Amino acid sequence: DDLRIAVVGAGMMGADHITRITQRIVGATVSAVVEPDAGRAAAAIANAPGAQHFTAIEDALASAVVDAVLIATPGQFHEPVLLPAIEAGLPILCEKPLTPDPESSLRVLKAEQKGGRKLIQVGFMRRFDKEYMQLRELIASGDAGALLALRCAHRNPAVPDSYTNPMLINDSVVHEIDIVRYLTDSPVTAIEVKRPRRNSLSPAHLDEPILVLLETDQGVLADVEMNVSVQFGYQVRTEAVFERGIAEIGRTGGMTLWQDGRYGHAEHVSFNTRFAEAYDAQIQRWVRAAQAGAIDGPSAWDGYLVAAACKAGVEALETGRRVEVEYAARPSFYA
Ligand code: ISE
Repeated sequence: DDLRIAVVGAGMMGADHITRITQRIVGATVSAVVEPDAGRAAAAIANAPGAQHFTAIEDALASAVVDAVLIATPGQFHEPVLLPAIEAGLPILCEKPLTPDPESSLRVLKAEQKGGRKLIQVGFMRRFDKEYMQLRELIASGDAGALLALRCAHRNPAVPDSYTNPMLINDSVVHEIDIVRYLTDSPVTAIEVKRPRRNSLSPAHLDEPILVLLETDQGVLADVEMNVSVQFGYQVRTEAVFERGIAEIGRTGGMTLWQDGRYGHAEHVSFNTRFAEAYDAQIQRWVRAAQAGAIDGPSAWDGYLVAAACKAGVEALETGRRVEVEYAARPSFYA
């Protein structure tokens, strides 16, 4: 039987997941849309035939039409959805970040452990991107020698007005914090932020681009250019510096076109297309695992580690200092 999913939040990401589940994912249907905004809800339901509309997660959970929950609201609204969904014992795919701070993430871990089974997978979709997977294999194999450094560029054409300075870390660099740990198999131990000259095209309330240095416990250093006003497109590239070689991922342009005295490739303009295949793979694997009572991707513990590092990252952003990350001890439940 199809896994009946309640999608919570029908904004850009929620709507994208609804289309994905309805049109591409095997073994799942959207049975409920939880969204307080009537207009958004109506648009979402139009794409998910048969789905029921709820304004509160509690009502969806009480409805008996929900087997699993996909949370796609902004991060600050995750905890009040996570806790009742955990209480109901349902599998959960929670968009990143798990929660915006380590304290709330620890509360979520506690609730999950109380239920005795891992229910939460966090939406760090880069782990499902083919090139990131290849790079991880190359690092693990040692074929190019030891990894020394990662040079990351994370560029958005523009961001909505609701995007604030701390979100440079909490909403955007959050991805590098997770993927650097995943690639290197060691947590981020300290963070420092520097600022190049400000882009005059950035919204007035933003101070960016920023350069972020992530230290890991094996000495691998990752630098991240975080840039959310690049205008031209959406680009996520990584160069890996090894003892005996360099690897680069993230040139996703496809066909080369020669025309009008120039040649080039198309560039993505949004993460929805840039990571479309990764999102598909992430949701498909989550659905299969949920049907077997498991998760198949980053856990709530991974989400907590990132939240702890983001706290240090925001402090580094605000003070200009190098800030070490503090982590709680890992419960054996997450071993
Ligand atoms: C957004 O929330 C994402 O998760 C995107 O992957 C990232 O590129 C963007 O900067 C974030 O705002």
